[in-house]
Amino acid sequence: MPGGVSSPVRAFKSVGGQPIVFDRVKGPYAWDVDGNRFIDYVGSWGPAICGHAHPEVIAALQEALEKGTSFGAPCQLENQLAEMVIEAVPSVEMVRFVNSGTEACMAVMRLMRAFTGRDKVIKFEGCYHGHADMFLVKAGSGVATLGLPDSPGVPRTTTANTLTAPYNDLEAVKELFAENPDAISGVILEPIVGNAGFITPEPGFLEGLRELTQENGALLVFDEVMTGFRISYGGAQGRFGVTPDLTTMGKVIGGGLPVGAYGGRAEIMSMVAPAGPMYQAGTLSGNPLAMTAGIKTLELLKQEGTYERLETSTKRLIEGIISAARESGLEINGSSIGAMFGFYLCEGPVRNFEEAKNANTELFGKLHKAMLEKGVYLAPSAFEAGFTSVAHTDDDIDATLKAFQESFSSIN
Ligand code: KE4
Repeated sequence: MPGGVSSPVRAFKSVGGQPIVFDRVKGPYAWDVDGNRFIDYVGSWGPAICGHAHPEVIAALQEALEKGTSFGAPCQLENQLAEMVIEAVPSVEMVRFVNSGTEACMAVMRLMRAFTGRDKVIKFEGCYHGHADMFLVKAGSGVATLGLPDSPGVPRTTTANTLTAPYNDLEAVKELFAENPDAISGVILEPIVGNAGFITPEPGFLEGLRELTQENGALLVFDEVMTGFRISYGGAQGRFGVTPDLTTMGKVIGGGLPVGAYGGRAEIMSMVAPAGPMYQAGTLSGNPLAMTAGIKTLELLKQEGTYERLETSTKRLIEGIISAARESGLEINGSSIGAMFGFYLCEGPVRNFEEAKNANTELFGKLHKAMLEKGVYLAPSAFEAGFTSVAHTDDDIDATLKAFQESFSSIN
């Protein structure tokens, strides 16, 4: 397998050393093939928000398995999960399930263009919307981690319609609209950038994009593949009170099985075949197993007090990390929202991808290794957010902060 992995960011290329080979996961923990246990803050890159292999999810899957793994036909379960997503996410009146976040973003790009009849799209430097050709322009996540100058194999003609702006820079977006009158189908962004570390929208940024897109007859699209059901039960849009026209989702709504989704205003979604002419399809889309895992996961998240607990424990974690670093005389800045956190080993502030690049990635590599030796598994990249779960206990957070204190003093 190229690089020995099924996805580049797992290869530890930017932090050094060999990737850890997992044997099993449970709750907040992962065990490698040598039986070493780690407190896991990657959580399969987001899906494990209820903790890995939650007993109720496993039980629901075992029951569903008896009825078959894939129908290739409509099933009650996909309607049930669709209703839960529509009820939870402010922008979503209709939703289509696919099998990954990349598929959801590819489809939503096609829909933006189909609905507006315009070809250009604005994305932001450092944001990652999956690996489809048109998004591999100044992308985040593994592209940033590996320092790839975007990817070979992507025709210039494809990315010619992808315009980019610095995150949090409304003036730059205004200029792009002025330079491309009536040609921009929409703006797509991560409402919190988890694929460049952890960059939050400055006050007024999301609201400004909402106005700018409306003024220019363009669509606003939130890529909530990572933030969906993690920042709040209504995602980042529910938390920030800015409602886009379309939303992409993934990760949490699959509860650990392959699911992506895109949804939004019924007027727009009605263009999707077979209701309308915009084609998108998938053999395993809406399969009963993935739907079952998603339904059970959202049911667990909907329980009273879940997000308050996630917010409190994640805030305690990042505040402890920051004070531990500063006690060791290291530069650091970071924050958390909901069950997502991130930090940069530099003074800050970090408001966009350029500023994120000030982070000391070499020092992060040393930190990552030291934390592994102390049984804590952080994302193997300085340009990835961290994820907590309902399963991380106070003791796990205390143990993690102790490991950070010891690691910061050892790498300094
Ligand atoms: P997938 O195709 O990997 O399911 O989703 C792509 C995607 C789209 N949009 C956002 C905001 C995302 O965060 C992602 C995927 N996130 C990365 C983690 N930063 C997946 C990890 C990986 O590539 O292995």
